[in-house]
Amino acid sequence: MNKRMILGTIFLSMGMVATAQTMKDVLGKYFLIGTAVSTANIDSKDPRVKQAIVDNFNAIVAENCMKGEAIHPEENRYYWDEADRIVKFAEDNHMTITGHCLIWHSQPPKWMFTDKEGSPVSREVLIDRMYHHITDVVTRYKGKIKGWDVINEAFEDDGSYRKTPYYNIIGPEYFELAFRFAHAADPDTELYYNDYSMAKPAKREAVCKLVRDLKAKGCRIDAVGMQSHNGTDYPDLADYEKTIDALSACGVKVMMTELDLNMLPNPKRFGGAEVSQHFQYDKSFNPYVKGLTRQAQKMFNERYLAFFKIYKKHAHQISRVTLWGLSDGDSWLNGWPIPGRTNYSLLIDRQYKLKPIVKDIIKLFEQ
Ligand code: 9MR
Repeated sequence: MNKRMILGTIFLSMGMVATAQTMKDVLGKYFLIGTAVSTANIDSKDPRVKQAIVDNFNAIVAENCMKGEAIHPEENRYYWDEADRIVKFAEDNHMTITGHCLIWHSQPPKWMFTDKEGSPVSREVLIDRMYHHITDVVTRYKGKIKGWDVINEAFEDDGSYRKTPYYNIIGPEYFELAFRFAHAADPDTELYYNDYSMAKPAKREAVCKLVRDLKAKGCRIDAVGMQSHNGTDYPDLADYEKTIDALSACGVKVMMTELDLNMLPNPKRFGGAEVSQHFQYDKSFNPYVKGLTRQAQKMFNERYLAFFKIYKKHAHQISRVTLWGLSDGDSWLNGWPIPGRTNYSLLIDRQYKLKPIVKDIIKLFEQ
């Protein structure tokens, strides 16, 4: 029993009002409830920041500092400082921490794919580099990290392989190799595949096939992350549920790893989270600088509640729901795909206060 619960019980037995139950108290009985954090969050001098993390969540993931480019800047040099501090923050506050991410086409270690002359490395060299990267990073946090996003975003929305340097140089065997290297480095850590737009049927099929293939080869894979960078009109909720069922039927848990809701107009009507997409700023694309309209707020509430209804219905198939960023002010969606906008994508506002809809979400899980 944690301090809040003990206090709640004491107050109740004394006839006093118990402290309010938070998301981690209530949703935490169904699955882990997490948030992505940055080092700016954990270093913040503003006490509301740490409070918002530890009061509401029982799991964290590092938003950026474990990515290849950040943690492994040169072939023979790692930069552990920030990742170490985030892992320690989790330990000090008795939170679960997951690792994000070992192999990703975006922000890879800069030196990974070329030799000293700038020519592409051979298949053997890239396998060797991938082995060392995965082994060193996973070993560093052995026993501390619950599970790793081993490979991130390796399929296109049409289900074809993304033509990443890993794919182009090694071929599709890089999936199996990466999972085997991670498992060898820490046999007790869970291993995940993670991607966006997972409600799209072709992508769903491709990822299910990956899971089945890895399992058939005897590789460990515990769960698939449906990132869930959602919009007001995507994904289709029935398709989203179908993906939960389909993944679950392949024998893995499902995790919502990067949940948020983009409230701003989308110039090209695309969904997903391809970080390289960018558009020029125009005022018409930034309509809520002073706050959401009542209608937009209603949409925000309905949409979040609809997703959490799905999470409750499928709770037996879901092991974690993680929001991608702590507060609206922290969200990457203020800068993507158009820089300089004011978005309202998360459950905690810019003052680190919970939004009213959180009460309804908690109520839903208390029923
Ligand atoms: O939120 C992250 C942002 O701060 C980074 O600039 C960006 C590039 O590294 O990555 C963002 O997080 C991405 C995550 O790592 C993978 N899925 C898509 C997320 C949003 O782009």
